[in-house]
Amino acid sequence: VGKHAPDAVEGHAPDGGLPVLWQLPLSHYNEKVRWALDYKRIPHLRRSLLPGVHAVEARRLTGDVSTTPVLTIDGKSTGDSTRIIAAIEQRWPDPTLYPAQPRLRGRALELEEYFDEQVGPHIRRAFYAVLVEHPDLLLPLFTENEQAIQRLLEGFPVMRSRIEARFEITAEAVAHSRTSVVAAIDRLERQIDSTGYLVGGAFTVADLTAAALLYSVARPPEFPYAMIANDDLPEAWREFVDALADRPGGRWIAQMYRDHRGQSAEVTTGAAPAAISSRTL
Ligand SMILES: N[C@@H](CCC(=O)N[C@@H](CS)C(=O)NCC(=O)O)C(=O)O
Repeated sequence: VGKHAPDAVEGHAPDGGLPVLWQLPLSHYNEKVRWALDYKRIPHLRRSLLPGVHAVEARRLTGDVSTTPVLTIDGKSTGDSTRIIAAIEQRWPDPTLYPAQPRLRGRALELEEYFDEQVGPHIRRAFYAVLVEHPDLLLPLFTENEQAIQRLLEGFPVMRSRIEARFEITAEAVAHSRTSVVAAIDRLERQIDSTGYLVGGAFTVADLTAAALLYSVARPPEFPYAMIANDDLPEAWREFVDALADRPGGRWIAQMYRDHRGQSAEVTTGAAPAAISSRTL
Protein backbone atom coordinates (compact mmCIF):
# COMPACT_ATOMS: atom_id res chain seq x y z
CA VAL A 1 0.00 0.00 0.00
CA GLY A 2 2.80 2.36 0.91
CA LYS A 3 3.88 2.10 -2.70
CA HIS A 4 0.86 3.69 -4.31
CA ALA A 5 0.55 7.40 -4.71
CA PRO A 6 -3.03 8.65 -4.32
CA ASP A 7 -2.87 10.58 -7.59
CA ALA A 8 -1.45 7.72 -9.59
CA VAL A 9 -4.71 7.26 -11.49
CA GLU A 10 -5.12 10.65 -13.02
CA GLY A 11 -3.72 9.65 -16.38
CA HIS A 12 -0.58 11.72 -16.11
CA ALA A 13 2.22 12.44 -13.64
CA PRO A 14 3.27 9.30 -11.74
CA ASP A 15 1.96 6.81 -14.26
CA GLY A 16 3.52 8.58 -17.25
CA GLY A 17 0.53 7.61 -19.35
CA LEU A 18 1.14 3.91 -18.76
CA PRO A 19 -1.67 1.53 -17.84
CA VAL A 20 -1.72 0.84 -14.10
CA LEU A 21 -2.61 -2.59 -12.76
CA TRP A 22 -4.00 -2.58 -9.22
CA GLN A 23 -3.39 -6.01 -7.87
CA LEU A 24 -3.10 -8.60 -5.15
CA PRO A 25 0.10 -10.45 -6.06
CA LEU A 26 -1.09 -13.92 -5.04
CA SER A 27 -4.54 -13.70 -6.64
CA HIS A 28 -5.17 -15.92 -9.63
CA TYR A 29 -7.57 -13.42 -11.28
CA ASN A 30 -4.79 -10.87 -11.05
CA GLU A 31 -2.35 -13.34 -12.55
CA LYS A 32 -4.73 -13.72 -15.48
CA VAL A 33 -4.51 -10.01 -16.33
CA ARG A 34 -0.76 -9.81 -15.67
CA TRP A 35 -0.31 -12.66 -18.10
CA ALA A 36 -2.38 -10.88 -20.78
CA LEU A 37 -0.38 -7.65 -20.32
CA ASP A 38 2.93 -9.50 -20.43
CA TYR A 39 1.90 -11.69 -23.37
CA LYS A 40 1.03 -8.61 -25.41
CA ARG A 41 4.17 -6.84 -24.17
CA ILE A 42 2.21 -3.84 -22.94
CA PRO A 43 4.44 -1.71 -20.72
CA HIS A 44 2.52 -1.04 -17.51
CA LEU A 45 2.88 -0.16 -13.85
CA ARG A 46 1.72 -2.39 -11.00
CA ARG A 47 0.42 -1.28 -7.65
CA SER A 48 0.11 -4.02 -5.08
CA LEU A 49 -2.61 -3.50 -2.50
CA LEU A 50 -2.91 -5.09 0.90
CA PRO A 51 -5.94 -7.31 1.55
CA GLY A 52 -8.86 -5.32 2.91
CA VAL A 53 -7.64 -2.08 1.37
CA HIS A 54 -7.90 -3.67 -2.06
CA ALA A 55 -11.69 -3.87 -2.06
CA VAL A 56 -12.06 -0.22 -0.99
CA GLU A 57 -9.52 0.92 -3.57
CA ALA A 58 -11.14 -1.13 -6.31
CA ARG A 59 -14.49 0.49 -5.61
CA ARG A 60 -13.00 3.97 -5.44
CA LEU A 61 -11.32 3.41 -8.79
CA THR A 62 -14.09 1.71 -10.73
CA GLY A 63 -17.27 2.75 -8.92
CA ASP A 64 -18.82 -0.63 -9.68
CA VAL A 65 -16.46 -3.40 -8.62
CA SER A 66 -14.90 -4.25 -5.23
CA THR A 67 -12.44 -6.82 -6.48
CA THR A 68 -8.97 -6.76 -7.98
CA PRO A 69 -7.65 -6.79 -10.64
CA VAL A 70 -8.42 -3.25 -11.75
CA LEU A 71 -6.70 -1.77 -14.78
CA THR A 72 -6.48 1.97 -15.35
CA ILE A 73 -5.93 3.07 -18.95
CA ASP A 74 -5.85 6.81 -19.69
CA GLY A 75 -7.50 7.59 -16.38
CA LYS A 76 -10.35 5.14 -16.94
CA SER A 77 -10.47 2.18 -14.54
CA THR A 78 -11.98 -1.17 -15.42
CA GLY A 79 -12.64 -4.01 -13.00
CA ASP A 80 -13.19 -7.73 -13.62
CA SER A 81 -10.53 -9.74 -15.41
CA THR A 82 -12.78 -10.69 -18.34
CA ARG A 83 -13.76 -7.08 -19.03
CA ILE A 84 -10.15 -5.99 -18.61
CA ILE A 85 -8.91 -8.51 -21.16
CA ALA A 86 -11.63 -7.38 -23.57
CA ALA A 87 -10.44 -3.77 -23.13
CA ILE A 88 -6.80 -4.74 -23.59
CA GLU A 89 -7.66 -6.82 -26.64
CA GLN A 90 -9.44 -3.89 -28.26
CA ARG A 91 -6.66 -1.43 -27.59
CA TRP A 92 -3.72 -3.78 -28.23
CA PRO A 93 -5.07 -6.45 -30.63
CA ASP A 94 -1.70 -7.99 -31.41
CA PRO A 95 -0.88 -10.75 -30.56
CA THR A 96 -4.52 -11.61 -30.20
CA LEU A 97 -5.95 -13.77 -27.43
CA TYR A 98 -9.31 -14.17 -29.19
CA PRO A 99 -9.73 -16.57 -32.12
CA ALA A 100 -10.72 -14.72 -35.31
CA GLN A 101 -13.41 -17.25 -36.23
CA PRO A 102 -16.66 -16.36 -34.44
CA ARG A 103 -17.54 -19.94 -33.49
CA LEU A 104 -14.08 -20.54 -32.01
CA ARG A 105 -14.13 -17.17 -30.33
CA GLY A 106 -17.43 -18.09 -28.70
CA ARG A 107 -15.92 -21.33 -27.40
CA ALA A 108 -12.84 -19.58 -26.04
CA LEU A 109 -14.97 -17.01 -24.20
CA GLU A 110 -17.20 -19.76 -22.85
CA LEU A 111 -14.17 -21.55 -21.40
CA GLU A 112 -12.89 -18.28 -19.96
CA GLU A 113 -16.26 -17.89 -18.25
CA TYR A 114 -16.22 -21.47 -16.98
CA PHE A 115 -12.78 -21.17 -15.38
CA ASP A 116 -13.60 -17.74 -13.93
CA GLU A 117 -16.95 -18.64 -12.45
CA GLN A 118 -16.88 -22.39 -11.84
CA VAL A 119 -13.25 -22.92 -10.90
CA GLY A 120 -11.68 -19.70 -9.58
CA PRO A 121 -13.82 -19.38 -6.44
CA HIS A 122 -13.41 -23.09 -5.63
CA ILE A 123 -9.64 -23.28 -5.78
CA ARG A 124 -9.48 -20.07 -3.76
CA ARG A 125 -11.75 -21.48 -1.05
CA ALA A 126 -9.82 -24.77 -0.94
CA PHE A 127 -6.55 -22.83 -0.63
CA TYR A 128 -7.67 -20.42 2.09
CA ALA A 129 -9.29 -23.20 4.10
CA VAL A 130 -5.82 -24.63 4.67
CA LEU A 131 -3.78 -21.43 4.69
CA VAL A 132 -5.80 -19.56 7.34
CA GLU A 133 -4.24 -22.05 9.72
CA HIS A 134 -0.78 -20.84 8.63
CA PRO A 135 -0.62 -17.03 8.69
CA ASP A 136 3.19 -17.22 8.73
CA LEU A 137 3.02 -18.81 5.27
CA LEU A 138 0.01 -16.86 3.95
CA LEU A 139 0.88 -13.25 4.77
CA PRO A 140 4.23 -13.08 2.91
CA LEU A 141 2.23 -13.86 -0.25
CA PHE A 142 0.57 -10.45 0.05
CA THR A 143 3.65 -8.31 0.62
CA GLU A 144 7.40 -8.50 1.10
CA ASN A 145 7.32 -5.62 3.56
CA GLU A 146 8.21 -7.07 6.97
CA GLN A 147 6.46 -4.31 8.90
CA ALA A 148 3.29 -4.78 6.90
CA ILE A 149 3.45 -8.53 7.50
CA GLN A 150 3.85 -7.89 11.22
CA ARG A 151 0.80 -5.61 11.26
CA LEU A 152 -1.27 -8.13 9.31
CA LEU A 153 -0.15 -10.84 11.72
CA GLU A 154 -1.33 -8.79 14.70
CA GLY A 155 -4.72 -8.30 13.08
CA PHE A 156 -4.91 -11.83 11.78
CA PRO A 157 -7.79 -13.14 13.93
CA VAL A 158 -10.04 -10.48 12.38
CA MET A 159 -8.65 -11.03 8.90
CA ARG A 160 -9.17 -14.75 9.29
CA SER A 161 -12.81 -14.42 10.24
CA ARG A 162 -13.35 -12.04 7.30
CA ILE A 163 -11.76 -14.51 4.90
CA GLU A 164 -13.83 -17.35 6.34
CA ALA A 165 -17.05 -15.38 6.05
CA ARG A 166 -16.27 -13.85 2.66
CA PHE A 167 -15.25 -17.10 0.99
CA GLU A 168 -17.72 -19.29 2.93
CA ILE A 169 -15.16 -21.55 4.48
CA THR A 170 -17.13 -24.39 6.02
CA ALA A 171 -16.21 -28.09 5.96
CA GLU A 172 -19.06 -28.83 3.59
CA ALA A 173 -18.33 -26.01 1.16
CA VAL A 174 -14.61 -26.81 1.14
CA ALA A 175 -15.29 -30.47 0.30
CA HIS A 176 -17.56 -29.35 -2.54
CA SER A 177 -14.91 -26.92 -3.78
CA ARG A 178 -12.21 -29.59 -3.82
CA THR A 179 -14.53 -31.74 -5.93
CA SER A 180 -15.08 -28.80 -8.30
CA VAL A 181 -11.34 -28.31 -8.75
CA VAL A 182 -10.87 -31.99 -9.58
CA ALA A 183 -13.78 -31.68 -12.04
CA ALA A 184 -12.03 -28.71 -13.63
CA ILE A 185 -8.91 -30.79 -14.23
CA ASP A 186 -11.12 -33.53 -15.73
CA ARG A 187 -12.75 -31.01 -18.05
CA LEU A 188 -9.40 -29.48 -18.94
CA GLU A 189 -8.06 -32.89 -19.91
CA ARG A 190 -11.08 -33.57 -22.13
CA GLN A 191 -10.71 -30.18 -23.78
CA ILE A 192 -7.00 -30.26 -24.67
CA ASP A 193 -6.83 -31.30 -28.31
CA SER A 194 -4.05 -32.92 -30.31
CA THR A 195 -2.42 -29.50 -30.88
CA GLY A 196 -1.99 -29.11 -27.13
CA TYR A 197 -4.45 -26.18 -26.91
CA LEU A 198 -8.07 -25.82 -25.85
CA VAL A 199 -9.52 -23.98 -28.84
CA GLY A 200 -8.54 -23.64 -32.49
CA GLY A 201 -5.04 -25.07 -32.26
CA ALA A 202 -3.46 -21.93 -30.82
CA PHE A 203 -2.88 -20.21 -27.49
CA THR A 204 -5.96 -18.15 -26.61
CA VAL A 205 -7.71 -16.53 -23.67
CA ALA A 206 -9.08 -20.01 -22.84
CA ASP A 207 -5.63 -21.51 -22.24
CA LEU A 208 -4.43 -18.39 -20.44
CA THR A 209 -7.43 -18.38 -18.09
CA ALA A 210 -7.29 -22.09 -17.31
CA ALA A 211 -3.57 -22.00 -16.54
CA ALA A 212 -3.65 -18.75 -14.56
CA LEU A 213 -6.63 -19.74 -12.41
CA LEU A 214 -5.08 -23.12 -11.66
CA TYR A 215 -1.51 -21.93 -11.18
CA SER A 216 -1.46 -23.02 -7.57
CA VAL A 217 -1.98 -26.63 -8.67
CA ALA A 218 1.14 -26.64 -10.87
CA ARG A 219 3.18 -24.05 -8.92
CA PRO A 220 5.13 -23.09 -12.07
CA PRO A 221 8.50 -21.40 -11.58
CA GLU A 222 7.41 -18.69 -14.06
CA PHE A 223 4.78 -17.39 -11.59
CA PRO A 224 6.10 -13.87 -10.96
CA TYR A 225 5.49 -13.52 -7.22
CA ALA A 226 6.16 -15.33 -3.98
CA MET A 227 4.91 -18.88 -3.59
CA ILE A 228 5.20 -21.07 -0.52
CA ALA A 229 8.43 -23.07 -0.65
CA ASN A 230 7.89 -26.74 -1.48
CA ASP A 231 9.24 -27.86 1.88
CA ASP A 232 6.86 -25.56 3.75
CA LEU A 233 3.65 -26.57 1.98
CA PRO A 234 1.08 -27.62 4.58
CA GLU A 235 0.41 -31.34 4.24
CA ALA A 236 -3.33 -30.86 3.70
CA TRP A 237 -2.61 -28.68 0.66
CA ARG A 238 0.34 -30.66 -0.64
CA GLU A 239 -1.55 -33.93 -0.86
CA PHE A 240 -4.36 -32.18 -2.73
CA VAL A 241 -2.32 -30.30 -5.33
CA ASP A 242 0.42 -32.87 -5.85
CA ALA A 243 -2.07 -35.47 -7.05
CA LEU A 244 -3.43 -32.95 -9.57
CA ALA A 245 -0.04 -31.60 -10.66
CA ASP A 246 0.98 -35.12 -11.69
CA ARG A 247 -2.00 -35.55 -13.96
CA PRO A 248 -1.89 -34.60 -17.68
CA GLY A 249 -3.99 -31.51 -16.84
CA GLY A 250 -1.52 -30.43 -14.17
CA ARG A 251 1.42 -30.97 -16.49
CA TRP A 252 -0.38 -29.00 -19.20
CA ILE A 253 -0.63 -25.98 -16.85
CA ALA A 254 3.14 -26.12 -16.29
CA GLN A 255 3.62 -26.40 -20.05
CA MET A 256 1.48 -23.31 -20.77
CA TYR A 257 3.59 -21.38 -18.28
CA ARG A 258 6.82 -22.60 -19.86
CA ASP A 259 5.73 -21.88 -23.42
CA HIS A 260 3.64 -18.73 -23.09
CA ARG A 261 4.04 -16.91 -19.78
CA GLY A 262 6.82 -14.84 -21.33
CA GLN A 263 8.68 -11.90 -19.89
CA SER A 264 7.24 -9.29 -17.63
CA ALA A 265 6.23 -6.02 -19.34
CA GLU A 266 6.00 -4.24 -16.00
CA VAL A 267 7.84 -0.92 -15.90
CA THR A 268 9.50 -0.56 -12.52
CA THR A 269 10.54 2.83 -11.26
CA GLY A 270 14.22 2.03 -11.53
CA ALA A 271 13.84 0.96 -15.14
CA ALA A 272 11.48 3.73 -16.23
CA PRO A 273 12.06 4.70 -19.84
CA ALA A 274 13.16 8.28 -20.49
CA ALA A 275 9.72 9.29 -21.74
CA ILE A 276 8.24 8.53 -18.35
CA SER A 277 10.88 10.20 -16.22
CA SER A 278 10.77 13.40 -18.24
CA ARG A 279 6.99 13.61 -18.00
CA THR A 280 7.19 12.92 -14.30
CA LEU A 281 9.67 15.78 -13.84
N1 LIG B 1 -14.77 -11.79 -11.51
C1 LIG B 1 -13.64 -11.11 -10.93
C2 LIG B 1 -13.19 -11.82 -9.69
C3 LIG B 1 -12.01 -11.17 -9.05
C4 LIG B 1 -11.86 -11.54 -7.58
O1 LIG B 1 -12.63 -12.29 -7.02
N2 LIG B 1 -10.84 -10.96 -6.96
C5 LIG B 1 -10.59 -11.19 -5.57
C6 LIG B 1 -9.17 -11.48 -5.32
S1 LIG B 1 -8.89 -13.20 -5.64
C7 LIG B 1 -10.97 -9.97 -4.79
O2 LIG B 1 -10.53 -8.88 -5.06
N3 LIG B 1 -11.83 -10.17 -3.79
C8 LIG B 1 -12.24 -9.11 -2.93
C9 LIG B 1 -13.44 -9.52 -2.17
O3 LIG B 1 -14.02 -10.56 -2.50
O4 LIG B 1 -13.80 -8.75 -1.28
C10 LIG B 1 -12.53 -11.04 -11.96
O5 LIG B 1 -12.52 -11.86 -12.88
O6 LIG B 1 -11.71 -10.13 -11.90
